[in-house]
Amino acid sequence: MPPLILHHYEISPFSEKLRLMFGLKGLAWQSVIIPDVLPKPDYLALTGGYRRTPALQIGADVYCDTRLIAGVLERRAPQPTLFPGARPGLHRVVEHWAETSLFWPCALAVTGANADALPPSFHADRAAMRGRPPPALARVRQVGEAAHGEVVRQLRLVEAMLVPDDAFLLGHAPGLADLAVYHALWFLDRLPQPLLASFGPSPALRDWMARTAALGHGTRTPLAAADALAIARESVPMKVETPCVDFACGTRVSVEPEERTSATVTGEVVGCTVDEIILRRLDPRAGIVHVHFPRAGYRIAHEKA
Ligand SMILES: N[C@@H](CCC(=O)N[C@@H](CS)C(=O)NCC(=O)O)C(=O)O
Repeated sequence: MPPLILHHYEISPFSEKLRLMFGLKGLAWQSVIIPDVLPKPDYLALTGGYRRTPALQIGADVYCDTRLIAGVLERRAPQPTLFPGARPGLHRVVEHWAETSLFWPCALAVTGANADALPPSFHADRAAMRGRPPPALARVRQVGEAAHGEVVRQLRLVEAMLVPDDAFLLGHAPGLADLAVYHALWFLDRLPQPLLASFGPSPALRDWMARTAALGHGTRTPLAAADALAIARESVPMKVETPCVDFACGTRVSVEPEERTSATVTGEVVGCTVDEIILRRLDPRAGIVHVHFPRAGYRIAHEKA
């Protein structure tokens, strides 16, 4: 089987969610460290313009978004499952809540508390990603402080999910729900100004975080970006078995995240289900690549002539 190649950077929370999936499943993977701000030339050569972090590469197939990648890993290594308790829908619902209601207040609080420690290039990059001019540091601090109340409310909800008889959020085994909630809280302590303690986490929450962290990251070996590009170039994308349900195969389309946090990726549809769209692209450095996106959270349009 071709190796799993993760394109990520250390303090990326969504990457931590994915690294823990490798840990939960005991998988070996290769690690390509990408820049945390633009430009990201090697990365964009593979993704066709998607700049968000992380992405998973398997040969000449590139999977964007941790929600889609969870399914890819589950098919590749079904046991231990990311969906214990035989209620996969519940893991997905908790994941959705964690990545919206829980994650964003945490991210704002972290950025605000570390406004002075982060380089100006970081603030400028994230503002540009949302189509805004570079913010004043006082404003970043103010927005961060305003998010504290919401972080506390969300933390109390996480604590209310923990019950003494279960080691993890949805039962005795760890699953996707744990990783999706954990990565937002993990981020609170990643930058020079740690924040979690200031929100008064309960001992039960701390213990659950320690159990989740103990899943580890699987077995990681480093890989140079140039080598990952060579692997893509020398590989053939996997045969697409899925039908095209709405956008017809062969149609040229553009795909972009609904939050407009990334450049549009264009390509030819080779597969399109209710859950996933696969674009075929030719890049001078990566060769022919299939780029996979989830449908949820992404906008698809016919490419303008
Ligand atoms: N829904 C996406 C969210 C990914 C995301 O927002 N990642 C952050 C970093 S953790 C990001 O892309 N930040 C901008 C960047 O890395 O350039 C996923 O699940 O992968």
